[in-house]
Amino acid sequence: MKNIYNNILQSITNDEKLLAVLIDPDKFSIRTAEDFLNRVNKSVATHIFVGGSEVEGQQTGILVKALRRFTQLPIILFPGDVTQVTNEADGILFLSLISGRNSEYLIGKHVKSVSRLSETELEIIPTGYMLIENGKETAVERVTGTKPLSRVNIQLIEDTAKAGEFLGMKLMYLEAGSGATHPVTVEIISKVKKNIQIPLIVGGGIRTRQQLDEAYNSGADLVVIGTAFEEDESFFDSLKKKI
Ligand code: 1GP
Repeated sequence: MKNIYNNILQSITNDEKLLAVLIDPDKFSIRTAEDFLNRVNKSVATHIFVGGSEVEGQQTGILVKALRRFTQLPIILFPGDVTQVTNEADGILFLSLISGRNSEYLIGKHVKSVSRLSETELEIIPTGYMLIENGKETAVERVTGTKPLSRVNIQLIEDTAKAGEFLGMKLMYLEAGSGATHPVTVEIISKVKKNIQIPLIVGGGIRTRQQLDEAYNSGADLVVIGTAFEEDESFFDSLKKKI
């Protein structure tokens, strides 16, 4: 049995913050996998997320298999579509886009994924996924045809997260979108955190150690970073594990 979710809960109990490195199969070259993962392994990263909004066919399975050779960290799918489901990973965030009203991304694609998921041993983690306005249109917004929640209507953001928790979701993900101009604000993070009991994930537009610490200090349990590593691998140097 896989214990990804229980290990997240345990880390929170131990007051340990978690960091996921997001790898988008569409942007990542497998040839660089060994070198990239050597940096990841030396950093404080605790998880690898794999996924993207616009990934073709079998690309995800091939990539995850390659990553597996170079890291012991849990590899979790963060899929934009059903085609990204692969048994090569350890788990999957079963995302429902609860900030939007596109039924395909609320439940439609989930139904379509069942026959595929049944053939895997992935740990399936129900996750409320909330897109928050960040200053520019992101791929999630374009691909899903949904509008993000306004960053100033914090009550609506809090209520949406709480509704997701009432529905039984086990993780809540506040997403500004990949490459966001502004990460989710500390005010939003802290208000949502106070209102829910389930672990809180925050991602999108986090590019500095300071922004990472601000997200943690305001209540994020797990932070997801992708673009900053894609654009500047030396960012890993500021995140080295203390030995
Ligand atoms: C995107 O939250 C993730 O889905 C990470 O965003 O690429 O901006 O780090 P960045």
